[in-house]
Amino acid sequence: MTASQGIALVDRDDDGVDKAFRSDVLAGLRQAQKAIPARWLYDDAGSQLFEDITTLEEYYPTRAETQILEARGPEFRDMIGSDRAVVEFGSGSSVKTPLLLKAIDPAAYVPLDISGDFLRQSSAALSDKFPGLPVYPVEADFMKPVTLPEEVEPMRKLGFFPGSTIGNMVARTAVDLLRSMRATLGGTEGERPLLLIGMDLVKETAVLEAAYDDAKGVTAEFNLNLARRINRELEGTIPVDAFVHRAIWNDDYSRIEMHLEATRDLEFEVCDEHFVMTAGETIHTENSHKFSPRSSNLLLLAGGWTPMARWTDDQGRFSVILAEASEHRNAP
Ligand code: AVI
Repeated sequence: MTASQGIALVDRDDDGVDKAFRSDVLAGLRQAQKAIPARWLYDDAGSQLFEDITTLEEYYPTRAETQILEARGPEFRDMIGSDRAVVEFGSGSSVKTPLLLKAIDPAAYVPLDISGDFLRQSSAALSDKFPGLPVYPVEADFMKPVTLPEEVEPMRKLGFFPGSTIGNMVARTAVDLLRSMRATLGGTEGERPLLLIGMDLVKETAVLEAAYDDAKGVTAEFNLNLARRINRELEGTIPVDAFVHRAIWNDDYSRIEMHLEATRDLEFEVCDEHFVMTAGETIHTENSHKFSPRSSNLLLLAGGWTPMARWTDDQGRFSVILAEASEHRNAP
């Protein structure tokens, strides 16, 4: 394993405050519909709570996707081959990534993640599990095109983006990311990269809402942790006990929305700025879009990827799609 590139990706002010966090929170709280980008849910506590969510009875996506990766290994191997470098967008899950690597036995593995610590830990664990596999972790924001290590330059590439994380983006951002992935993975007209991507499917509202509002309250804690994080890191005075977690299906946009709802009229400060909310008003904290086969095809095509194959779990809850970078050509 090479040393990671060690770039300081978080821009902090003299007091150690993450500047992007502060500006996103302040701008989001000033809006009529308060909204904070979902990426800020994932500090250390939030990342641990998300890990806990993936084991919950109601949260089917992780189990369903794992089942697909377990069952379809031989097909992945036939369609993908074993000479590619797997470029994972994110540090990789300790369960899903080994399933793919075992199935296709790739030439190299390149995890891309903005969190250097997490990247180093998960890369080391993976190197132990696959001693012969060259692992090249890259600390980078994969929302933008990333320069890959020169060792993997000549190799054909497979992008891997499991978990339906694409569903946490609005369509415009998802398309930008798919295009960036294509730029990161390179290739030529004759040698186009592939992408293996997890996309969660539309299903009964009750199943979806339960998956995002579990009986044990872990998802509620995950959501409320954002308010606690604002209090901790941005000198906030949000009365966290006066908020409740809401998970609402928005049928027009085919997505679960997470909100923090004020249970009474209240006021608070963040970085010396004063905010007022009335009872019932919410802060929108996350979207999780759910797809149909057609809507997932359309999104992939808009991002420059042509779907080649699709697999679902035995209950039809979740899909894993293999796509090829689309040919640059004129079309009607
Ligand atoms: C990371 N992401 C795919 C999860 C999802 O299902 O949208 C985040 C999550 N939020 C609440 N529960 C899980």
